[in-house]
Amino acid sequence: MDQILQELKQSALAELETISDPESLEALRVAYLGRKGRLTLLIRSIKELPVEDRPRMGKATNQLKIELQKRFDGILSSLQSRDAERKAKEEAIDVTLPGISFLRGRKHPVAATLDEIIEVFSGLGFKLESGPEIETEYYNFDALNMPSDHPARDMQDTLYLKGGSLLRTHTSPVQIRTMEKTQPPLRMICAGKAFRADTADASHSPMFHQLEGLMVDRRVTLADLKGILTEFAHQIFGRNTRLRFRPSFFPFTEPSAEVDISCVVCGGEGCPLCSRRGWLEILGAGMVDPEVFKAVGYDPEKYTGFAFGMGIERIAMLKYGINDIRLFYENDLRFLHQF
Ligand code: 2NM
Repeated sequence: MDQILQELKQSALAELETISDPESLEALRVAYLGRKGRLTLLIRSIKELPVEDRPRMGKATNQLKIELQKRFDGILSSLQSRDAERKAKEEAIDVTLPGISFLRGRKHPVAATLDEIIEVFSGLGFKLESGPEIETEYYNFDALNMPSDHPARDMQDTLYLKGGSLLRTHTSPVQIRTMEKTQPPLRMICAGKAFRADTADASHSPMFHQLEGLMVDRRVTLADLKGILTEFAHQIFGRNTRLRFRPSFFPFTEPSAEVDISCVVCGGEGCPLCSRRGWLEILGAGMVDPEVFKAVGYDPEKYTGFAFGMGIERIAMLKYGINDIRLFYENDLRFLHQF
């Protein structure tokens, strides 16, 4: 039995040498120390021995059992710590790597300008209204005193859709729609896209943004128009800005004017931006034509009103010193990041 014990010890130690993973280690432990393991069976067979041999063999088998137990435990923990080390290496994070930087969004310069202008007119009591971009000939032209033979109604100038509707060429139809559903006194602005059959160049785009305003009440005069537009220009371009009203013509206003501001670059001295004129055109305006009031059912004997309209891109170009309108629509981040 001494010999069997020696052999069992040698083979157990030899097999332990070959173990490289916790699963085969456990299988080996069961093979020697499990309920039907080789050493367990040997210990059980001690009772078959002569009485005088039993204590010595009991002690020897028990020592081997304790020793093997220790070795199994030792190898298990070294296998486990080796696994843990490998896992840590595999999952290691290099905290010195630079992070992924996200591009931060910002307002488009046209949107920023639009918001700023809306803010100014809100402060002056004008309520923001909106309407459809696809319009009828009636709202886009007829109600605005633009007869069928008006050149702006030509296929060359207006983008018509199938069935006779069209892309609005200005935001004025919104004023008509608002007057139809509201009685004076009225102070409103509207803002949004307008469309014209233009070929794009540095100052033209087939789609652009407009902001228009309208005030209707008893005894509204040209003085009210000048006061409102002067305050607007002062808030947007600075308190030193001067205004100039030049006679003009629009079918929907009478009298009509083009409104200039003193040049934002030279202050009126004359420079390349203003083509040495000292003035920059920023909007059109006038007193609403009685024909427009008749179209919406307002009594032109009772009410007067002023209206004005401006191109947002033009204002943004003057504000930021941009010389080509197409830059607004190219989505070039090198351009957009500058505002
Ligand atoms: C402009 C210039 C002058 C205008 C007129 C109206 C309406 F509907 F009240 F008649 N809305 N907008 C108007 C007047 C627009 O843009 C250059």
